Amino acid sequence: LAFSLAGTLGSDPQVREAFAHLETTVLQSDGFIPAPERKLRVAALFSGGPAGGGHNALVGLKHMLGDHTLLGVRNGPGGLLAGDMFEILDVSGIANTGGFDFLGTDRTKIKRPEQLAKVREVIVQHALDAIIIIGGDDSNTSAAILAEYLEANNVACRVVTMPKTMDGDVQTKSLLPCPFGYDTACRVYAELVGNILQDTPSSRKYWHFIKLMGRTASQVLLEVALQTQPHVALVSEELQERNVKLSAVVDSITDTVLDRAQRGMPYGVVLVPEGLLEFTPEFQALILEIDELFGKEQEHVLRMDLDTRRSYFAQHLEHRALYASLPEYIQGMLVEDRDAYGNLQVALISTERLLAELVGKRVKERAPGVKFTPQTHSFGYEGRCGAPTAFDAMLAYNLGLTAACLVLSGKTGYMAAMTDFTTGGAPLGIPLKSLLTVEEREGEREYVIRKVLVDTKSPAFKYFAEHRAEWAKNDSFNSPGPRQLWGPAANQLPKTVVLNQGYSTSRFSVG
Ligand code: FBP
Repeated sequence: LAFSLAGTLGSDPQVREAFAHLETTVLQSDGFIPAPERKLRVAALFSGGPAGGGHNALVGLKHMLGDHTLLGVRNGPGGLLAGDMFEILDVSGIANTGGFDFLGTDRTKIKRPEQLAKVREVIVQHALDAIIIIGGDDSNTSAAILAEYLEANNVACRVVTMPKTMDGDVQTKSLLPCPFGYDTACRVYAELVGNILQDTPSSRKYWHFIKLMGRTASQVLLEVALQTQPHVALVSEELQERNVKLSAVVDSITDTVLDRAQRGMPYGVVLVPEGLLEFTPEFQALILEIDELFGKEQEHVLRMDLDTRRSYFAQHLEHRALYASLPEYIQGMLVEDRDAYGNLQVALISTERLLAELVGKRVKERAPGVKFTPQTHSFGYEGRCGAPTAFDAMLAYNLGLTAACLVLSGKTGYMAAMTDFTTGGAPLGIPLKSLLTVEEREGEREYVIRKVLVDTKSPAFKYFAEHRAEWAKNDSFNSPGPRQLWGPAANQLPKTVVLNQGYSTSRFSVG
């Protein structure tokens, strides 16, 4: 056996019933490489957005699978449904490269009975013994549904996953401190934010509003803030917890702008998380209402052009006064098509522009003589497709090895995980069933793996909260520079991971 029992996790009673064929035991590697009696055929696919380290995950799989056949599914779950795959013979050219272009990816959600039946056909057609899904929260949910379906129908094909997302919101306390892709995105953004911070006391005239990708969670923003120490950093989860309205956020940024102007520093940097608007109470209610209307009237709404759609929502919403008060480009973005998972595409909303405009207005009202010149930036795709950091390269490769071992051990419904980053690394198998919970989406009950949002009681957040007043007042920022692949600064762990795991060193040591 390659894995032995490391403990058992609980599961929601409704989940327990619906996923009766999956296990809830946590597995730890016992150091042996399992040797099945015959050659297996294993298909791997990317799902969702790219993340630094994806290609290393495939390299890890290939190395551990050895003589077994590794197939690459083209273009994500959509490609799986189409049975579009090829044998991966050589991975020597893709190690440590960015992007997911070796296979491609998409956001097709496999959950409907006819899709599950289609996968079953593809499994038979390609004689698959296992499917490995490399994805985030939604993709892991789909994987759990597929694993349960196959087990319940006696289809001998295993489903194993690897946690990937630049958003950093797939984690399970000490069992999986972070997914791969998070470190790369954060370090790319930290370099860019650091450069802009460095510019501010030189040119002494701009306030930069920088939106950072990361979808709903502010995990990326918190890490970048810890690395760069900007003048203002907004954490959506904190604003929601304290029920802070957008107007109060604008007031508080304005206070900092005016205070710094008075002390001869008419410049600064504000970090804005991608999901901010979803967390402010007035927007939350508005977005919820738009989502509900979208769900109910989907067919009708999707046929409208954007202008018609805007006026349709402007007439039909209860929160129409708030909707009408927003600039037209924000109104349009709020009613854009949802993604395949039914999510509002927050990446499309220019929150940084909205905030810069609102703060500009408030500065004018409160101190007409104060000069306020905003610049806006949105950092997104450049963070998730860069070559992986040393940490992500290591993490993704080891997750590939672990996922392959789980498959070779005949396990299904498991997520490959890695922990103990500072003491050599410990490979684990986390049961997907224990991560599932029940949620309401578009008016329907669904099984989901919840995103892990920033915990305002966590050591990482507390550190940030204790230091931000000093960062706002003075120029105590850091400009960490480009990510390093070798040398003394290469084996750094994300700061959030170091603080939250209580590590006594900030360096990883994993073979
Ligand atoms: P996942 O890793 O969860 O798939 O998402 C990563 C992400 O980059 C988010 O931060 C962002 O909101 C979204 O993808 C953008 O999606 P798209 O690739 O469809 O533009």
